Amino acid sequence: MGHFLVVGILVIVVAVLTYFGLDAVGLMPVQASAQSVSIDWLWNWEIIAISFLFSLIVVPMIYSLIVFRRKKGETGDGEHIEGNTPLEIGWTVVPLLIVLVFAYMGAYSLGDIRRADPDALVINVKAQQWVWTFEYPEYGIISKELHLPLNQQVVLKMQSTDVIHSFWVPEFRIKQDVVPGRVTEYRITPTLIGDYKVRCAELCGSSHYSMESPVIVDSQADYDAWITAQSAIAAEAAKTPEGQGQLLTVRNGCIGCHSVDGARMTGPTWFGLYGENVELADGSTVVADDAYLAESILNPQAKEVAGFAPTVMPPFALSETEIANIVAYLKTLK
Ligand code: HEC
Ligand SMILES: [Cu+2]
Repeated sequence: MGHFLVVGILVIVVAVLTYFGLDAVGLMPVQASAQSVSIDWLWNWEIIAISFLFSLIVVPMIYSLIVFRRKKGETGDGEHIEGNTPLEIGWTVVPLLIVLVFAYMGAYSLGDIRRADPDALVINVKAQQWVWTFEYPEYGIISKELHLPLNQQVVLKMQSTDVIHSFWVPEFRIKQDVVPGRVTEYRITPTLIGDYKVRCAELCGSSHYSMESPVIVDSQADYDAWITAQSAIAAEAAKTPEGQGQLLTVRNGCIGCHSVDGARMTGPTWFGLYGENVELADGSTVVADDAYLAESILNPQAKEVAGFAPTVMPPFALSETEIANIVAYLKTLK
């Protein structure tokens, strides 16, 4: 009986130390959404269960290794034990109950984070290799940053144009796949003003690592100001071909692969491209005139730029006017 008492106390002490040790590591980033409260609650109970189970297995094992080790001169076999029915019933029923309780807690938490607010703000999200684009349909805004108002439920309606991506903001806790051919929903109520980041959490090709965009939770006033400013920019841009061209490069996700400031990304920069000599993969050079730019967009594989992956740029089905507008925009990037 003495052994049971000592092991019992040790199990509890080690379980408590393990729990507080794991807690002190700070495994989770800040809580920035209403949904994360319920998820962190469940997570905490799981850490408690894990700490206890770890201790329950490791402590008796190490205790036995030390206390019941073979003493000098001992040569006989150990005591033979032929089953123990109450023990077997116990270790079947108790874990079963624990698993059922966790299943109930999981279902409860899932119901909580899926609760839909009928007044939720709708934002359309497009995922493509390797960029996120956010559309605010009520205002006709297309953005490469996701701005969210504080304390209001948002529903992201997410679509992919190519492969499976996954929308993940660790501070919001929820992660949702974006699957080609269907619209997946992601509901979130931001509760903490701050700058976060959405990262693609599904390996989606060679530049998967760079598929991240700013996510900014604003106060209602800052959010309204941003919406007003963006609407004005969009309205202004719509007046000129270059402006429309720029919007098209955001809408079509071109800027996921092309910079406008000289930085090398998955594709060549557009800065200073117009009128330059471009070196092609086959060793020849071509002048970046209107015709070359139009061809590069409609049929990217016609002429491959030297030093860049030849097959990654998808062809874009754009109208003649749209191409002309994009080319007009590219000309302004000097
Ligand atoms: C998935 C990444 C990706 C996307 C998205 C993408 N491109 Fe490209 N683009 C490339 C790569 C890589 C090259 C260089 C290789 C080649 O010529 O195909 C390139 C080449 C070009 C060139 C020729 C550049 C030069 O320096 O000669 C133009 C112009 C261009 N892209 C425009 C666009 C436009 C406009 C869009 C959006 C409608 C777009 N690209 C979307 C990857 C991309
Ligand atoms: Cu992705």
